[in-house]
Amino acid sequence: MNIKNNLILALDVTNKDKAIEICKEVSPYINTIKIGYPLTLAEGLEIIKIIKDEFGANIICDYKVADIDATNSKICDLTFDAGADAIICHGFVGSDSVQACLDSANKHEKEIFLLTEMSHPGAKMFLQKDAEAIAKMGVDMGITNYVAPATRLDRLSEIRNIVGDDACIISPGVGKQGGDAKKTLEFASAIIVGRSIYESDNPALACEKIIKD
Ligand code: O7E
Repeated sequence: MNIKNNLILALDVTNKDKAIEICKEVSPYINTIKIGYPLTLAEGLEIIKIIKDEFGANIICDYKVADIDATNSKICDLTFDAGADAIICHGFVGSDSVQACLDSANKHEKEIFLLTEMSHPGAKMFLQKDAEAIAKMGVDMGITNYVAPATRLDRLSEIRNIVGDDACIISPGVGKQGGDAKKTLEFASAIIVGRSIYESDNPALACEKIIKD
């Protein structure tokens, strides 16, 4: 996936008009948009195609897929059929569940991103201790796209070591969660930024600052 300026917008607004307004403002800087549950639950799966068609953007659906294989297949099929270019899947559910996501992506000629360790403090309670094993599982399965935290650069660096330099790592946690864009990009291929852009009075300027810093 070609990610302009190595910057992905987390479009976590809950209203279609607001979503379109933000996308219009940031479109000179951003060509890859992450749509998650807030916008999908508010506006339905149709929002994927609306944003994709209007802005020609890559759409990564952040549905953190984490179920048994049969259910994961259905979730991924529906998401790709709705127009997503990629879907984010949890790794902690194990290889059979992740394989189902991969099979769906291959069938649709789309991509998955495997979520290793999350960026929030609570990730230290359970997920962190298995994050490296999740990344190793991804490598064994031939997965080339990962998600790892901008809030703990030592962990991001460790995950980069496991998945290798050729893998694509996208990293959330820059801005409101305390992560730094430039330092994160020493290890990550792209950063995911939400509130620092869409809550800004000037989303375009916010993008410009993140890119230049
Ligand atoms: O903190 P913000 O507002 O810049 O938004 C960060 C976005 O990244 C938001 O959509 C959140 O749900 C997501 N995210 C994390 O913050 N931490 C994670 O560990 C994982 C994600 C995520 O996007 O998962 C898949 C990439």
